Amino acid sequence: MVFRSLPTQVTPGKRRRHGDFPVTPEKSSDISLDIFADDEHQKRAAALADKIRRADVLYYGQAQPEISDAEYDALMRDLRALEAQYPELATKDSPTQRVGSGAVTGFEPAPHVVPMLSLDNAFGAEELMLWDERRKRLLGLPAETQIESACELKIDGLSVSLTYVNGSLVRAATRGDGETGEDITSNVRTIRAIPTVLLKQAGASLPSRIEVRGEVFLGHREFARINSDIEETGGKTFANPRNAAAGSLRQKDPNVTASRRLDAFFYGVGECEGYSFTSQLNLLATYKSWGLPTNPNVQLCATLAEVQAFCDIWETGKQKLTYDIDGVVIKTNDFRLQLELGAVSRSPRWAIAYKYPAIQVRTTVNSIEIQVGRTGALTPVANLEPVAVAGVIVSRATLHNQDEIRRKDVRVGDTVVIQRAGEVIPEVVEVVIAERKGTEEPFEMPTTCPSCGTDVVRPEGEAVTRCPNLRCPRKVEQQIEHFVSRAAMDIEGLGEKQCELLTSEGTVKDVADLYTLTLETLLRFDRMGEKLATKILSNIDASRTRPLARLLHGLGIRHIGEHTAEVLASHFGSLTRLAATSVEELAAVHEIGKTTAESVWKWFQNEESQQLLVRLQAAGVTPTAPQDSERSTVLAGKILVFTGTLVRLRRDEAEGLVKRLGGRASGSVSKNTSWLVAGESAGSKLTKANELGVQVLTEDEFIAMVEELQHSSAQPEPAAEQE
Ligand code: D41
Repeated sequence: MVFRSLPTQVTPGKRRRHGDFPVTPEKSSDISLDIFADDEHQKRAAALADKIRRADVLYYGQAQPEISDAEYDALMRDLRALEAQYPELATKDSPTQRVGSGAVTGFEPAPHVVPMLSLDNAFGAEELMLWDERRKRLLGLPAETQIESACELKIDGLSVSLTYVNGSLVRAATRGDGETGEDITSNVRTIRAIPTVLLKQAGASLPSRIEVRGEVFLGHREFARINSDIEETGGKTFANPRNAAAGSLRQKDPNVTASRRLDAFFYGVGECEGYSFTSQLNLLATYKSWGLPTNPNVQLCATLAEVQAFCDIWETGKQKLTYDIDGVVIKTNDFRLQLELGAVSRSPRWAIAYKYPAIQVRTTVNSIEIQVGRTGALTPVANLEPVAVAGVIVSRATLHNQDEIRRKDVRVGDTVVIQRAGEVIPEVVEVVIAERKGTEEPFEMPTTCPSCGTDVVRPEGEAVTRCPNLRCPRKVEQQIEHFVSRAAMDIEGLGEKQCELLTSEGTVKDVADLYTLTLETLLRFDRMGEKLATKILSNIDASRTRPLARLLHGLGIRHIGEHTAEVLASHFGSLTRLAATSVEELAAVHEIGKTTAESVWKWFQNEESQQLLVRLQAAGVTPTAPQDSERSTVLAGKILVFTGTLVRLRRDEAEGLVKRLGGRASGSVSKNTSWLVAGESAGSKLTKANELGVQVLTEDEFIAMVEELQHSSAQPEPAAEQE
C-alpha cells in the first residue's frame, strides 16, 4: 500500500544546498471512498499516537525502551495507514509528522542547517517492489527500466551530524527531531573513530563547510565489556548496544565517553558548500578518502533483483558482523535522480529502509542456575528448552539479577518469549502469563555462594549480589581464565577445563601460582600428556614478558579493560610507577575518569595486591614497557612543542601524531626544539622560541606539513637546522 503523507515545507529563506529537495505532495493513488473519520477512528488514532509518544520518550529521552522496535514500527504503520485513509487525523502534532522526540535537556540545542531526514520502511520483497515502482513512476520511467541502487547496511546506532569547516570538526550534534538535535561536540571529540580533521588528498579540495551524517554505534565486544564493568559496580546494565551507545554519547563527562570505544560509519550529507558529490558511491568513496569511516559492505546494484539478493544475503549474513544492523538502506545512486525524486513528509523518496522482522520465539524455562563471575557477582541464568532464534540455537539466557527476575516475574517452568537482543545475547523479553499452569516455581537468589557456601552480600542500592570470599574456587577459576585469555596474558593450552582442574584442587590459588607450576604437578592431572604439559609450561614462561598493558588487563582490576590498560601502560610505563601514583595523577590522564582512577589506586594500595605483585615479580614476570615498533620515521629525531590553544586538533591528538611519525613532543622549548607549534594566545613559550631562533609554525602550517609528510614521506628540513 502507498501511504499518503503530508508534505513538509522547506523553510523559506534558507540557502539551498544539497539535501534540500524539491518537496512535492505525493499524488495519491489510493483515495478511499469512505473519506470521513468517525469517532472510533479518531479514538484509535489518538490511542496509537499516545503509545508512540510514550515509546519515544522512553526510547530517546531515557534510553530505556519498553516496547520492541518491531512493535513500535507496527504502531507507526497502523497510525500511518489510518491517517492515509482519513487525512484529517494527520494533525500537525501526530507522531507521523515528526521523527523522534525533542532534545532532552542538559545539552545545548543544535539546529541542523539542512534537516536530517528519516527513512520510510519496507517490510519484505513486496513493499520493496512498490517503492521501486513508485520511484520509476515519479521519474516518468517505463516500468521495465532498472534504476541503479546503492545498498548499505542499516547500522543500529545513533544518527549524528558533524560539521566540518575547512576540514576541521567544529560541531557534532545528535539527530533530535530531525530539525534540532543536541550539541555533543565535546563527547564526539573523544571518539577515536571520528577524525577531528579531514584528510586532504594531494591535488584534491575539501568543502569549505559540510554537515556529514552517519551513525555512532558500539561493537558487540565493547558492549559486553561496558556491561560487565557496570555489573561489577552494581549499576544498571544496558539492554542492547544501541542503548549503550546512546548512554555513552550523552554522558555529561566526556571522560566516560572516551573510556567507551564508540565506533562510527558515515553515509550522508546535509549542508555542503564548496564541494559536490555525483552519487552515493562517490560520496562514500570521498568520505573514505577524507578519513571518515564508511561501512565496507556496500554494493551498487543494477537491478531490483540484485537489491533483493543483497537484502536476503545480509538477513543471515548479519550474524557474522561484530555490530548490530537492523536492515538495509537502499538509495537511488545517482544524485541527479535523488534531487528529482525529492522528499515528502521528511522522508526522501529516493531511499528506503528494508527491515528484517525482529525474531522472537517462545520456549520454556527448564531451570535457573547461578553463575559466579571473577568479581564474585552472582548472575542468574535461565536454562531454556533449546530453540532456534534467527538461525542460532538458544538454550540459555541471562536473567541479569534478582530485580530483573522479579520485574519480569520469571518462574521455573514458565513459557517465555525470548529474543536475541543486540543479536548476540539471548534475552527473556516477557513471560506468557496465559500459559501459566500454576505449577511454576518462583526463583529466589541463594543466600550462600553456590561455589563455596560463603554468605553472599548485596550492598544497599546495588543490583548485584556477590560472594565476598577471596578464595572462592569458582571466582579464582574465573580470574585465572581471564588472566590466561587471549586479550590478556595469552597463555595457550589453558582452557576452561584446565583452569577448572588447576583451581579445584587448590594447586593454583591466584595468578602468581601459575608461574610455580612444574611438569610433575601438571602430569598428575588426567589426560595431561608430557607433550601438552611441556607446551603449557613453555607458554607460561613466554608470558613473563608480555606487554605491560596485557598484564594490567589480566589482573582483573575493576574498570580496567583492554583499552584502559593500554592507556595506563603507555602513560606510566611500569608497574612501579603505577603503584606509586596518586588518584589525582591517575584522573588527570586523558580518558581516565574518576571512578577508574579510584579503582586503580585502591587496587595498588591493597595489601593483597601488593603481595601478589611481589610474588609475580619474584616469579620473573617482567612486563615489557610499551613501544611501537611500526612507527613512521618521517619526524625521527625531531622535537616539537605545542603551545596555546589548538582549534583543529586536540592537544593529545597532535602529540600522538608526532609520536606516530617518529618524533617527540616535549613540554618545554630549548635550543634542541625543532619546531614550536603556536596555537591561539600562545605566551612565554613563543617568546622563548623567538629568542632561541626556533622555527614557529601555526597550527594550520603544522597540519599542512604533516599531511605533506604523510603523502610524500620526504624528510622535512626545518629552517633552524638549515642554518
Ligand atoms: O546505517 C544507517 N543507519 C543509515 C541510516 C544509512 N546507512 N543511511 C541512511 N540514510 C539516510 C538518508 C537517506 C536520509 C540520508 C540512514 C538514515 N538516513 C537515517 N537514519 C536514521 C534516520 C535516518
